[in-house]
Amino acid sequence: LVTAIDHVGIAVADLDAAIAFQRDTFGLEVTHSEVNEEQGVREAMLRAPGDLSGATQIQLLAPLRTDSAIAKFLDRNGPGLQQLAFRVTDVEAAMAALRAKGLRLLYEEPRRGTAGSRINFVHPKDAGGVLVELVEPAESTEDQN
Ligand code: V0V
Repeated sequence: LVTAIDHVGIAVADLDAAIAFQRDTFGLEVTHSEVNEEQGVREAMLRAPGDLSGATQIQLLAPLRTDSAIAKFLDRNGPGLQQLAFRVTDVEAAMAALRAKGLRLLYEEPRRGTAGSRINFVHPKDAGGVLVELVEPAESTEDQN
């Protein structure tokens, strides 16, 4: 079902400060950033320099609005790990397979994720307390930027 660990998402209050921290502390570099109005986030993807294209990335997620999922997460938990994203080749097929196992998906239909990807989420209560995202990249898995 899962072809790779696509990214791990971290909720942050200040995106620019978090990017600077990851760069200056761990040497990670930004590969992509965007605003996703529907999800209520300003986000950036980072990876270790020299990582092959397609390697697992870190996604920094800052809230755009006070009623967004990330704002609620920050209010409740403070900054920290918010999600684990699995890459799949066919998000509808993955959704059907997980529904058949009794897991709840958050959306009826896939929504738009980073860089034109198609995404859905498994409810954290059905995945061991982890918010699991399913992500079907827009093009090949070789280049999602
Ligand atoms: C909430 N809970 C979590 C959690 N958020 N558990 C693990 N990880 C998280 N991130 C727990 C919460 O503590 C409750 O446990 C329980 O789930 C249900 O909480 P709730 O109050 O009913 O629900 P909310 O309002 O906290 O919302 C949780 C969900 C929400 C997951 C439904 O965050 C959501 O819709 N997330 C999907 C969208 C999202 O995260 N967007 C931002 C990333 P107790 O207290 O009952 O035990 S956008 C993105 O990733 C993009 C664009 C991309 O990757 O491409």
